[in-house]
Amino acid sequence: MEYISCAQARPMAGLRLVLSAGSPGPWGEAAKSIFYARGVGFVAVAQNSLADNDELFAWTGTRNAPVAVYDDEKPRHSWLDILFLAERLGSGPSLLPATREGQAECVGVSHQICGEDGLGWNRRLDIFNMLVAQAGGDPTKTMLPLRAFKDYGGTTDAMAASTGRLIAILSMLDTRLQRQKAAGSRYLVGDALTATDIHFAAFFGMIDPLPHDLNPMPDHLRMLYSSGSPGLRAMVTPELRAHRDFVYRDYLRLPMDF
Ligand SMILES: N[C@@H](CCC(=O)N[C@@H](CS)C(=O)NCC(=O)O)C(=O)O
Repeated sequence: MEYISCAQARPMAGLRLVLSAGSPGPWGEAAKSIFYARGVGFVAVAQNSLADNDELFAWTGTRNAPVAVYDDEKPRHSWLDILFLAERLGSGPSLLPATREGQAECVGVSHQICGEDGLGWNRRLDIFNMLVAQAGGDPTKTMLPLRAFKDYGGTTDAMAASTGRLIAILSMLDTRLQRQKAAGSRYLVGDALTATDIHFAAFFGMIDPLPHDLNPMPDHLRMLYSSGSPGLRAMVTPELRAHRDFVYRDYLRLPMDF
């Protein structure tokens, strides 16, 4: 993917999407895919993963990615604000169900995937936990900057609880897919593609990345994203994997480009 710098992007109009250059960060992949599904083009702006990103901070008030900035509107950092921006700017079938009841369900399940204490959040803590254990229990001896523990809730208690929480979320999604299938739907919510399917497809890559020809990610990241306790690995069920494959194959762009 071609990236420009924050300095180049800041004076521009239109949609600029800040992404962690060179890695398939799940929040970034989800944002890209949501804009893709809505037919919204953007200029990609590079964020340097886990670095200080002072220029980005001065522009958007955050050091991480993704951030979507449209014209002179406020920068949008959260998966939910990014979804509503894509709904407004895009065209074609909406990624939200038509009813308010359906929307509440879609946003609620997506929060279990993308939000604080969700799938991505707890998988990150689960990986932190493994890295800290490998460093003899000392967070200052891992490859991670201390900002990562602070920004992403990396306390000893939260890291210890993360694997169990992750398994509970995956189990909820697996059960939901089976229930939906029994009711005649191929989708996580309702009977058509929604943002929730796209969020799931992007975030499942943190537990079971697509093969290298479809997801040419750095080896060290693939190792981390493919790791986990036997209990977690057992939750990479054929149903969840098939759903991710179906969403990418039928609705998103492959190979992934980051
Ligand atoms: N702002 C996003 C979360 C973004 C996020 O957690 N980004 C991580 C992805 S692992 C990131 O950029 N990490 C690298 C960094 O902090 O530099 C949201 O609220 O939905």
